[in-house]
Amino acid sequence: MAHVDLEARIPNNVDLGADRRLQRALERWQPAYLDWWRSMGPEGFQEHEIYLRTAVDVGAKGWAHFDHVKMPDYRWGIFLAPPEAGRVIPFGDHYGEPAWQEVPGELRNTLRRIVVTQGDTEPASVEQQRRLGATAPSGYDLRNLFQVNVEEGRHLWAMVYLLHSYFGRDGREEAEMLLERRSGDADRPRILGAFNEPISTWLDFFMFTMFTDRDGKYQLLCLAESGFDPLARTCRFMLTEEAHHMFVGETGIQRIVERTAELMRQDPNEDARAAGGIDLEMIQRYLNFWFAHSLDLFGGEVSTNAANYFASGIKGRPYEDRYTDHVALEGTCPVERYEDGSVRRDDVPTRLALNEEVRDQYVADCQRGVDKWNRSLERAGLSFRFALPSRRFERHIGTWAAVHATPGGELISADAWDAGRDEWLPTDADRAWLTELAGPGRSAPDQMASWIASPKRGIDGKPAQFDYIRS
Ligand code: BYC
Ligand code: FE
Ligand code: FE
Repeated sequence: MAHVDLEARIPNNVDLGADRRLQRALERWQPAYLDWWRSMGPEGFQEHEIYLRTAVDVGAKGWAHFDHVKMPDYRWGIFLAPPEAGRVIPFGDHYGEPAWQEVPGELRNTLRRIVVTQGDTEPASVEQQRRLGATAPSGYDLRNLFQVNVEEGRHLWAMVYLLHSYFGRDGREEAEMLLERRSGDADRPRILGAFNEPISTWLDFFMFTMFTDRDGKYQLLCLAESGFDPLARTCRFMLTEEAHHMFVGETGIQRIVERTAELMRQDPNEDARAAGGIDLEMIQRYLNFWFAHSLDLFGGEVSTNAANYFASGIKGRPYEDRYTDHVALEGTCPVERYEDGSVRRDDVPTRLALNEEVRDQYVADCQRGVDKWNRSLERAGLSFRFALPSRRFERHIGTWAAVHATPGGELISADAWDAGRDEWLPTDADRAWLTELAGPGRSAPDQMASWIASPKRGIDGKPAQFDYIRS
C-alpha cells in the first residue's frame, strides 16, 4: 500500500506523486476549491483558529491529529482505506469475480453519475450550514459544526479524486461543476432535494446531522461494497469520519431534550418556552421535517435504477456479508405503495425493492436514536414521547409523493393537510422564535446557551469549556 504523504501540497495515501498528470490536475482544482471554501464556507470564522481533527492516516488507531488551525489552512487530503488482497465483487451478476481497479467501459456513465451525486451532497451541506456561526450555542458546538464542515469538504475531495483519476475529461468537468452548483439556487441547485433546504437554525443542524448524515452513512455503506474498488475504499474511510457527524446530531438533540426537561420541571406550567428553552412539540416538528426529507434520499420504493446498480456490481446493500444470498435473483420483498387511489402491499422482486430495503435499515437506526431521547424524557418523569413520522408523511420522491398523510400515516385531503401542516412541520414563526432565542452566537469557553445542556465531555479528552475557538 502507498505510504501516507503528509508533506505534499495535497496530503494523500494514493501515491499521488507518482502520477504527475493527475497531481497537476488536482493541484489546478485546489485553488478553485479554496475560492469556493472562502466564499461559500463558514461565514465569519475563516481567520479564527479552530481545534480540529485532521485525517493523517487510515489505520484503526491514531488516524486523526488534533490542533488549532485556521479553516482555510486545513489539510484536506485524499485517503483510501487499505486495499484488501484478492477482493472480489461481493454481490450481483458479477458476484465472486475480481473487484475492478479501473472503471469498466460499459459502467462508466452510471458510475460517474453516482460519484457526482455523492460528491454534490458534500459541498451542498457546507453551503446550507454556512451562517450557523452567528447563532452558535457554545464554542464546543461551533467547533463541532466546523469539524463537520471541513470533513464534508474532504469528502468532496474524495469524490473529486475519483473523478480526476478514473473518468478523464468528463470527470474533470464534473469536478468543476461540483464547485458551481449552489444549495437552494433556483438556476443551478444541488442535485438531491434535502440538500437544497435551508439549515437556518441549530435545531435544523442537529436534526440534519442526525437524519441526513445518517442517510450518508447508509449510502456510503452501499458504495463501500462496490465492485469498483477505489470507490469502495474511499467510502470505507469516509464512514470513519461520518460517525462523528451523527454523534453531533444525536447528542445535540439529546442535550436540548435534557435542558428542556429541566426547564419544564422548574416552571409551574411545565412551559419550557417561558423558561428560555425549546418546547418538545417544536423539536418534534423539526424531527418530522428532516426525517421525511431524508427518507426521500433513498429514491423510489420500486427502482429499476437500484436493481441495475446491484446487478452490475456498482452499488450493493449495507453489510452485504450479513446476507446469505448475494445474487438476489430469487425471492420477493413486500412493499407498500399507493396506486389507483388506494394503498397496496405487493411482493416485489428483491432487486427492485433494494431502495426500500436500505430505507428499512435506516429507519431502524433512526428509531434507536429516538428511543434514547425518549429515555431522557422518561427519566425526567415527563409523559411526552418523540416519534418518527410515517414514511407516507411529507414525501417528495417515490409513491407517497402523490398523496398527503398525517405523521401517523393516515391519508388525508389537501384541505386537511393545509389545516394540519403548521402543527406537524416547522413554521416561519418557529424559525423566527428560535433565531431570537439563540441571540448572538457564543464561542468563549465559559458560555453555553440557555436552551441546551452542557456536553458530558469535550473533544479529544479536553474539557467542555476548552478554548476550541481562538480569535
Ligand atoms: N432528489 O430509481 P429512483 C451524504 C431521481 S448523503 C432528487 O427512485 P435511484 C451527506 C433519480 O436520480 C448520501 N432526485 O432512485 C449527508 C432518478 O432520476 P432519473 C448521498 C431524486 O436512482 C449529509 C429518479 O429520481 N449519496 O453523503 O435509486 C451531509 C428515479 O430514481 C431523488 C447518494 O445519494 C432525490 N432525493 O436514486 C453531507 C449516493 N431520489 O434516473 C453528505 C448516490 C431519486 O429518472 N446516489 N431521484 O433521471 C444514489 O445512489 C441514488 O441516485 C439515490 C436514489 C440514492 C439518490
Ligand atoms: Fe460527507
Ligand atoms: Fe457527514
